[in-house]
Amino acid sequence: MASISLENKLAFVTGASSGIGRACAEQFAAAGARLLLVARRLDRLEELAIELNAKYDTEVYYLEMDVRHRDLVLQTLASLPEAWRDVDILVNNAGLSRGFDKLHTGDIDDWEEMIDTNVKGLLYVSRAIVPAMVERDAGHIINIGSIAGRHAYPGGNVYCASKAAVRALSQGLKLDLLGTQIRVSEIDPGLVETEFSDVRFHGDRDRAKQTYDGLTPLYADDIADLVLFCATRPVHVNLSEMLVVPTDQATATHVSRRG
Ligand code: NDP
Ligand code: 8X3
Repeated sequence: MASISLENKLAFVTGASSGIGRACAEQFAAAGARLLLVARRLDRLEELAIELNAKYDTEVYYLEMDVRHRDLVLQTLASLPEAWRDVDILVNNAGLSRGFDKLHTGDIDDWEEMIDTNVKGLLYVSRAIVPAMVERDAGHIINIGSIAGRHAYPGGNVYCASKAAVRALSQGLKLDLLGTQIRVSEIDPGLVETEFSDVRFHGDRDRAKQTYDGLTPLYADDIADLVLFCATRPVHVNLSEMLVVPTDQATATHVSRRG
């Protein structure tokens, strides 16, 4: 199957300051794409833009953006410079987990943050970007879901629910776009070693490291590989969903740890 070129395509990656989003940005840059990158940590985006420009001569437009802020997202994306408006590939990656408490003892602020980022943030960004895709009858939305959206696990409750919502939204968007040439894909990773667990455990590094103790996790580049694979299929091929786990993981709750 011949792959399509990403040369001069515009890829928009949310949450590009770390982990999977950063790895996607680098792989898109290596493939010749132009990049629109957002996250809250502007300093990181700036460093990444400089690095990618030096390495691949990539044109990067980056913005500080908290995807939870509806007006900011809609206004900022509506007023992008002309050259940065027609997004070819949107990677809805910005997301996080907070806490590992049972639901009945959970921190309601953690819940709000997860739902506002993982669900509402994805919706705001998609609402801002997809109309221009529909007008051009071209484009690809790639949502980063999670194994957590397919199987809930103890302590995962609201995070799992937020990723189940991403799954429903990917399916719903595909249905709504049926009849257009726009593709919708969802990639659902298992354990990927990024800053994800540091964030989940509010900066408790020891607890975060335990998540990956004794197993070989996935790495951010493994997921970026799949994002690029989806994006480079011929336009008549829509890779709708992919579940990807480390070899040491079978389900959200079954992992093999050595030692
Ligand atoms: P990281 O913590 O390394 O990266 C998360 C990214 O999301 C950061 O760039 C962060 O940027 C951004 N982000 C978080 N909140 C916001 C916000 N409100 N507005 C804008 N950007 C935001 O984790 P991962 O790379 O692992 O996570 C990326 C995605 O992958 C998430 O959706 C996560 O749920 C999903 N995932 C992760 C798995 C894993 O095991 N790591 C497995 C399955 C799915 P900043 O803080 O600068 O705003
Ligand atoms: C992240 C993977 O299993 O920690 O979505 O929820 S898991």
